[in-house]
Amino acid sequence: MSIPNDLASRAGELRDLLNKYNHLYYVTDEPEVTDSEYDRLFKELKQIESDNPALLTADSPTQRVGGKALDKFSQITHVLPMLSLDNVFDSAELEAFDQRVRDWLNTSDTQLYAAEPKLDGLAISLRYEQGVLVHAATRGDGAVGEDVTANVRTIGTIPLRLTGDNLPDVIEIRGEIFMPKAGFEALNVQQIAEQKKPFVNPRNAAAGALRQLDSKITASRPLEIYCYGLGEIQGMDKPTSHSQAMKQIAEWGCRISPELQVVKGVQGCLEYIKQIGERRESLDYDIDGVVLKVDNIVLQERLGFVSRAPRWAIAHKFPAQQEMTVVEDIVIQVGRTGALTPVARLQPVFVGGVTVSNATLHNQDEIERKDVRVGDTVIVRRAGDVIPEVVQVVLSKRPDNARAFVMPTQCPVCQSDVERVEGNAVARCSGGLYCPAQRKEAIKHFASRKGMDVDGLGDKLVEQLVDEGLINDPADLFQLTVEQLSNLERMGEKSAVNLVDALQVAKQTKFARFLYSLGIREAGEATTRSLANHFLTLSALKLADEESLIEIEDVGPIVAHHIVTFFQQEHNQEVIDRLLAAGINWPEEKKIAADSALSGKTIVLTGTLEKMSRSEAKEKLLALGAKVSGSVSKKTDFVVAGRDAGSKLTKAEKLEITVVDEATLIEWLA
Ligand code: I6G
Repeated sequence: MSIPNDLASRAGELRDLLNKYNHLYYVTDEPEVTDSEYDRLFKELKQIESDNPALLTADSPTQRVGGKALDKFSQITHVLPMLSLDNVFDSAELEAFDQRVRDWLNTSDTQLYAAEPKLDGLAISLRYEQGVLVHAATRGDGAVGEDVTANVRTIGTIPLRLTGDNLPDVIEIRGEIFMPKAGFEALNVQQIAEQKKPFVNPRNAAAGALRQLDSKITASRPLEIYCYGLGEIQGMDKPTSHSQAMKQIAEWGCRISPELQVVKGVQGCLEYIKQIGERRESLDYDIDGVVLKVDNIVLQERLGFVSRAPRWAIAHKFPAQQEMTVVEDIVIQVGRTGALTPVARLQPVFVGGVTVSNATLHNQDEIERKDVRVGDTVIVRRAGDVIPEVVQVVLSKRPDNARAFVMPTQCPVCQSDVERVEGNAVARCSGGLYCPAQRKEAIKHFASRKGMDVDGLGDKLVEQLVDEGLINDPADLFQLTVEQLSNLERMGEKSAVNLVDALQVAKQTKFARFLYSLGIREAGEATTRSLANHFLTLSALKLADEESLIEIEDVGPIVAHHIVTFFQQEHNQEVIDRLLAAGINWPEEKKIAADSALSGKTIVLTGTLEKMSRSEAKEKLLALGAKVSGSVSKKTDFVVAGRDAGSKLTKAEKLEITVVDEATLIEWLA
């Protein structure tokens, strides 16, 4: 059968592109396309080759693993090749993988899979002889890697000598070196402070750190490892299962993923993938999917390998968090406090599981630092619920007519002057509540879930109400009538009645919520809760001066200044009076006893609670004066671990923090 010319030329084009991107990724650490774009092109080439085997060439990127070893390091030939993994992107592809496994093994039995997150780092092979680390090599092209032993020796969590008896004569332990998110953020703060280029993502930062010619630089970078497999073994029986092998290397002192689990069949894999996907953002490190391996090593051996990847393992990829798109325009958004935020209007792109058409550019300094221009091709990142941001410009794709952005000197909404305080990155509209944009944001904040929690009063409706001239400040909300509301476009009589009812319900609130809803600058939930607990009444708070305010927990000098200024403004006083006159009220505050056993304690809730929701537990703990935090650190006093608690529990154990179960929590609350 003859092959159409265009298919042959597309295959050639894909080979060239993938080889080029491979080089940029592995050799220069300066990727020009996102991983997901690479994966798509790779998949396309693989499909063409499998449909037309005559087009498969020996130099095809589908036939090799990763990149080439760098010349600047000496080379190490892997005794057993370091392979890569095939990818699947959805449950149907995962089911097909499981079916292939069972077909190959000629069984209909449900398989056991070892599952763990796929870290976004660099693969490494650690060779131990008589328990001593003799060399460490990167994956390179899978056959030959770079000798990075000196650098690897500086990573504290990699044992230079394995601990325990019965150590094998030779063992190669393979794993992923990565940079935790917190370390990456701190490193970039330092890079910017030293006027050096920040790293695009933790993977690049880790790659850069590991490939330093000066090991002192590697030593100063926060690198970690999770080990995930074995290479050559001499002088020891092969382990019978992957999970047992991991347990063994952990006993020798190697770090393995605390998330490693053995799951049953496709169903177990899918549940695990869902569970890790939900926690993706709260993990301390970037992951791009989940790796699933047939747990039984005899079965692994029967399954063997196909070209560059084992048949017994697969990577289930999550939606990419970085994608490439084009900046069509840069516009200004005016926030609640008048801050002018430049926002890139993008060609819509699917990233982090949603279609994104706007990304924040933060401020003028950031735009200049990243040199983002209208017309540029950029890498956009969206992780979890965080606002999408432009990470980097792809300079090689900049068109000649790319247009630089200039911050306006007048607010684009109310034309008031824009001010920028010396040494502060943020430019602000000076219009205050004269500016409709600031008014809208203040009202949205007032009605928000953490504020007065007005059911059914969403952002769009607030904008409509301000644009129609029906409201100017939060107090006006309580004067709205069903008639006024039902005259609005897209608002029926029933919705109008519901909104008036919801406003009525919202009047019954709590002092701390009321304070939060006023939108005092820098006064978030924790601060307003402290203020309510300390002053108990609004009149007492209004009398406080800056010196007395900074004595209070969670109140620093800046927020103290904002609080005093806020209550000095006549306009604010007038709005508060009208809110109270409209009937907003709260039960009398009672001081939380400073001697309550939980007062001042920092508590982390993790895992699933059976008897109450986490938010219910949080409310109750806060009412007892405890602080509830989302992450475990040395400052944590207790961790309450529910069912399926994961990495937070592990971290608590590592830091030797007291862990209690739900029953103990219930006793405390009682
Ligand atoms: O690249 C990889 C990441 C994670 C792996 C891997 C892994 O296990 C958790 N496992 C194997 C067997 C290979 N690559 C080849």
